Amino acid sequence: MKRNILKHKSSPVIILLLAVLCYGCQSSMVTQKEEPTLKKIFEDDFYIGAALSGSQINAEDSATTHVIETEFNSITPENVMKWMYIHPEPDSFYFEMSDRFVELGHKNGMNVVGHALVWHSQIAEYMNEVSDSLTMVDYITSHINVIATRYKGKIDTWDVVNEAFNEDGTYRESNFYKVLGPSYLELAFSLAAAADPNAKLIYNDYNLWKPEKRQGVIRMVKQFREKGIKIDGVGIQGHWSVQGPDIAQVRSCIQDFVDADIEIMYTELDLTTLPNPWELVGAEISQNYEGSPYMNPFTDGLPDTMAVKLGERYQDIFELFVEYKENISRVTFWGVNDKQSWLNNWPIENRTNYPLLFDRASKRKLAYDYVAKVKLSETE
Ligand code: 9MR
Repeated sequence: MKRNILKHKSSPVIILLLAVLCYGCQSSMVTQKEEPTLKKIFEDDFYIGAALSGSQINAEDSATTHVIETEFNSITPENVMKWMYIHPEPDSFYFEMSDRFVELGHKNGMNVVGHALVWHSQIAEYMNEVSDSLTMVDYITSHINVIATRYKGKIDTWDVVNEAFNEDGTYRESNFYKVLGPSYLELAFSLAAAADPNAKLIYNDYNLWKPEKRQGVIRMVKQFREKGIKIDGVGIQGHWSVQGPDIAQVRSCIQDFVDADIEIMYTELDLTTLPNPWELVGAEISQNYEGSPYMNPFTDGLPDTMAVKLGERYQDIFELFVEYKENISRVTFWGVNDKQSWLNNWPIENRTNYPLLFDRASKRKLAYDYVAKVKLSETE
């Protein structure tokens, strides 16, 4: 058949047919050209992760699933492993969603993060009622033993304790602290280490760009090391904004952990693009405020100037991260796309925020290109 067509190459119909075929094949070559994705772009630097919501774990939207599978090589459960969901009553555990999450990670050969074993927020109600140390130790022990043992060898990094410090570097007065004092942190890390000796165990918190707060964390890590309690690193959340903190403050934070020989993971990166008149920073979720149109200015889309600002800010941040790639083993975004982001509802509910690299339809935003060019321009 092919030969016959070539024999009649002078026929205008055949020429037209060949031209159409050739165009079709060229254009399909163009569309099939593989764009590098985040995990490939930063493969020599660190894992690139995303926090997944329940519906993303359930693969309810194919465009988002595609982004998760192609762009990221690390995943963290945004909510499904939290105490109130996974261990809602002292004797009942609910593993359906966390099993699915872990399977998703393994199916795609990803780094899998467990979030979070011990946290005062999103805790089961019975934990707030505990007032004696024996019961507290008993509940923490069963929580960590059951969960970390179930996922032994399947979770690469555990956020063992989350947000245990105040802004001034003292310990937060959570119910864990009230009942056990700071020993609850030692208990949690020791239990996790015993249950899953090969998992990386980290302490995770926000606002560590504040020197007093991170000094508290560094002190704790040093004490753990002196006592021989395993702690492998610190998770710096990175709930920041387009304006701040300054890159210089982020740099000092990284440098302090480097000087203390502590591995860093950026665990919850996002940049709010919305006004914040109370100058709230970080992620103290107990604060909630009434909304107003003034406070929600971008309901019809992010203006170009803001989109560029967001991109430039992400670029500055990633340039710094790449500079410290020997010390930073993972950068995880707190969400896949803007639609999912918790920042649509905090500190004011029902706003339209744009903190991530993918838009509400899971398409790459301008900020994505700014992040990509941190590395791609190196090879040009
Ligand atoms: O993104 C999470 C959101 O869906 C929850 O409603 C919220 C409840 O506390 O927790 C959010 O995730 C938090 C994370 O687990 C720990 N660091 C701060 C994050 C943002 O609040």
